[in-house]
Amino acid sequence: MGVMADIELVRGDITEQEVDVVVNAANSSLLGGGGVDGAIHRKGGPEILAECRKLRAGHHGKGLKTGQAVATTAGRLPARWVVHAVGPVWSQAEDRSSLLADCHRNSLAVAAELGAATIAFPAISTGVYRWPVEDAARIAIAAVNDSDTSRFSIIRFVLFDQRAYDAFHNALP
Ligand code: AR6
Repeated sequence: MGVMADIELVRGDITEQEVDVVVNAANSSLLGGGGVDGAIHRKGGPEILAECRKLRAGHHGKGLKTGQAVATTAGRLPARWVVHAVGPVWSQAEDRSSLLADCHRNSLAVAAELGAATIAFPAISTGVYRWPVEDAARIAIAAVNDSDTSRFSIIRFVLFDQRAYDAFHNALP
């Protein structure tokens, strides 16, 4: 493990974060959905969806694979970019932890490529995708701590409710 990243936890709404990159808990279609995804498109406006459609018309014709991440404008959000990451659906039968870790690692890599210094993540996969939040928190925090985060001054997890906040708090080293 490298130098520990300084991870911040806040309770709140991801769409209100004034950071370079806001990470979206997207799906493979990149064309929107509920939860964080719905909130980001609603508040960020149609420019985000327009760029997502361009990605689908170009390099990402089949959509984005689980664990991968791709950037668009943040539209009217108080951020510079949205990095859309596709988390795995929780499965009892199959261990998909590495895909959840990939989401975090790949989001950081895309953000670094953009030149971002500040980034905010939601609790990916813990809503519609049903991943138990305590387990997701452990995987997310470990993935960030195992990444090269030297270029980032802020790595923030934005947790919607107290249970998620407590889970991430308990997962901090
Ligand atoms: N800010 C911060 N956290 C939020 C917000 C918000 N505005 N809204 C919800 N959460 P989810 P997933 C929390 O369902 O499980 C979409 O339809 C929520 O309480 O947004 O990765 C996509 O299109 C939960 O803890 O993402 C995909 O199809 C966490 O964010 C699918 O849902 C993630 O919940 C992705 O499911």
